[in-house]
Order: sequence, then structure tokens, then C-alpha cells
Amino acid sequence: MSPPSPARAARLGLLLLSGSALALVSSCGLDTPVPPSGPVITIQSFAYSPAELTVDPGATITVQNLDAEPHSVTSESALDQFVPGAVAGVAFDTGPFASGARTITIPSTAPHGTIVPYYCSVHTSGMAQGHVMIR
Ligand SMILES: [Cu+2]
Repeated sequence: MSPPSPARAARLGLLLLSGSALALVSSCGLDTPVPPSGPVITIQSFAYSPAELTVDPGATITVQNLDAEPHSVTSESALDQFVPGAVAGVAFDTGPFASGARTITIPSTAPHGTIVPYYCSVHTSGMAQGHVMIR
């Protein structure tokens, strides 16, 4: 068997390139049909990232859980309460969910400077808590 001609090698390279580009596009499409454009909290390996998120009043936050284990983002009135609660009338709860995304919305009337701690209602003190800060 003779080695491929330069032209053939170039065609082969193009084919491989377009094949991998297609694979990239299709895997993105499968995981997140509509990429979130606003603020995002990602849960991975039992941790929130970013642990402190600053948003505007009225913001919709996408919470994505990359773990197969269910987690939630549940507001509490103060750190270490581990029961659903509100700060300055601001409360949110994704409810427990696994391997997917949920959204929570901060009221447009949320007072500036409000800091709302949240926890995971499945793992409570077994997981580090986070904060949403309202700009
Ligand atoms: Cu959890």
C-alpha cells in the first residue's frame, strides 16, 4: 500500500476536522439545548460554584446540577438554619433535582444589598452553603 498523496491527506484531515466539529456541536446540543445566558450556579461534586453569586433584582438564575445525585438550591433565613426561609422577603427553592437544570427568579422588588444564604435540602450540613447577593 502506497502512502496517501498530499491532496488525499489534506482531504482526510478536513474530514476528521469536520467530524470532530460535528461531534462537539451535537454533544453540546444534547446536554444543554438552550445555553443559559444569565447568571449560573453550577453544582458539581457536592459543591456550589460560584459559592457567592451577585445578581440584579429580577434576575433569573440557572442552577445546573452536574452530579447524578440530587441537590437543591434552597434559601434560608440565616446560615446553618437548614430549613427553607427568606431574607428581606427574598426566598427561592429549586427543589431536589439530579443531572439537569432548574431556574430560580429573584423578585424585582428585592432590596439592594440583600444577602440570601442557601443550602442543599438533600444534604443539609453535609454540603457547603452558598450565598446570593443582590446588587
Ligand atoms: Cu446536595
